[in-house]
Amino acid sequence: MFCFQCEQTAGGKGCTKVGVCGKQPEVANSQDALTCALIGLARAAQGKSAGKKADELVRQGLFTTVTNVCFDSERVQALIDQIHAEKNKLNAAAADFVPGELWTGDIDIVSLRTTLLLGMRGMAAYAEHAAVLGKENPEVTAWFYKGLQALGEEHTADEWLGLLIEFGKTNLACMALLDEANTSAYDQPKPTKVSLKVEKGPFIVVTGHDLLDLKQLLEQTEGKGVNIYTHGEMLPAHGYPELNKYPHLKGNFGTAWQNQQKEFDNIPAPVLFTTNCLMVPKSSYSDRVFTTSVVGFPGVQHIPGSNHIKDFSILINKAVELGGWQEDKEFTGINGGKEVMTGFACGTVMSVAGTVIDAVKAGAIKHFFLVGGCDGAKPGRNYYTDFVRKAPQDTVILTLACGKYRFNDLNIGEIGGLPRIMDMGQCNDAYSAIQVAVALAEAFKCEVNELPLTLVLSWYEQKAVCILLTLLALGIKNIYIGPSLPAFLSPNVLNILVEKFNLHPISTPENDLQTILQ
Ligand code: FSO
Ligand code: SF4
Repeated sequence: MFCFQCEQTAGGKGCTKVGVCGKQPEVANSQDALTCALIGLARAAQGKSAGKKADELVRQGLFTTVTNVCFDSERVQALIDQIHAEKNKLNAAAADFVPGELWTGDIDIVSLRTTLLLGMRGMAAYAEHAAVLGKENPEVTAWFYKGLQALGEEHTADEWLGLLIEFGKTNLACMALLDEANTSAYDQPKPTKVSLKVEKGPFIVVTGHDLLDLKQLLEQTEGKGVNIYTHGEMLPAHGYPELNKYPHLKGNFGTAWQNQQKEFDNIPAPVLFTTNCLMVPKSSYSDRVFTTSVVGFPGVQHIPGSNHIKDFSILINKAVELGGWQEDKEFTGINGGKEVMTGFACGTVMSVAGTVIDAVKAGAIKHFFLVGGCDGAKPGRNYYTDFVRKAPQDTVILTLACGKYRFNDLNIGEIGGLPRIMDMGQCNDAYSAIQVAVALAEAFKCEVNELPLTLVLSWYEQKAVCILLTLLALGIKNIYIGPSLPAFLSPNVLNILVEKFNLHPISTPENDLQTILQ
């Protein structure tokens, strides 16, 4: 096996014996075969309309290979078989790519090709979340085929760079599509306080990013005395009026994905994984874990769907059987806070644009930071907590994705009636952050790069790759990235990014704050 797609890759170089994430060689190899089958499908679709089934397989096939999604080679093989069947309908003579050639060749070309592949894996997740809500964008769909075909071809470094920028722009369209899908289904998010207390009685914990799964579960548990708690990337669900309206959507349990083995160990409730990040479930709780959609783990119960309609009875029955706690249980965030806030999407922030602009002009707000991205287990990630703690009082912190659990329960005060920490949502809500930046630039009649705004990103898996490529495609410079640099960026490719975009590896919060604010 060879895999170097995520931040925790072995030795900062690549997993070759077994994944640090727990992915077995057999699964890694079948995921490579899946990727190569998708390239074959894209070749077969050249000059044709591939059809709805093929489009779905492209999204789901790429999404399946994202870190911490699928550990089950049988599920991967079932996808490969379906992809081959679709390919044969289009053009049986089209050949799959050769798995061994995915990761070999000139180091810079491998780096550029891999960056494109990983970005596409991330975008596939967003496209799939939009598709289950009935939203597809032909431009985005077509780009998956274009990108897959390109992965199977030879290109010069300049051509690959061009493809990466074009992809980044397409991913912006994909995030816009998902934003449209979410807000048309669940309304515009509103600032919402979320309790960290778990009430007595049966409950279910829902994690991952798929809001439609949560919605269906809320409907199916209505009036049944089973409460629902979000976890990880599901927290922003509380901000959406059409989800928040259910009184049994009670609060949030736990923190970011890397703490799940500790957090799920002793709870008298089942957990539903709608997407990543699934860790190898410990035997003490694996019978309480349920997966759905593209998530899978051998031996863990999977809830299938038909046209995205799901029957969660087995999960609800498990919650009733386990019964929950006898008494209410108080929990706190990582810094001891008893509640967190979410729901500060673009609409909310811009509805107070006047206040924000006045505060900037009067010097009450000196700088905006977007401290966002994934969390992970490495100690270096304390950088982000320290950064937020040390950011001066006249700065505002926008945040998104699961990295925020390191500081989202901190009370660091308000500026002009706005909390200094504003959670914009899941990683895909980077779209909202981009909209805020664009609107501020318009208000101040300047370029985004001239705003008093710095992006301080933490990365872990491939959705972060597609977001980074979008930011670069938009010409956003001076991004800080950590906790370590991607293993798949070769020294030359990294140099290009540093020179062209002033990409900075993080150093220490003190140093970086000083450089940014000087
Ligand atoms: Fe986190 Fe996992 Fe949103 Fe990622 S739960 S790490 S970027 O999947 O998706 O932030
Ligand atoms: Fe290793 Fe990350 Fe790949 Fe898992 S996903 S095998 S940890 S590089």
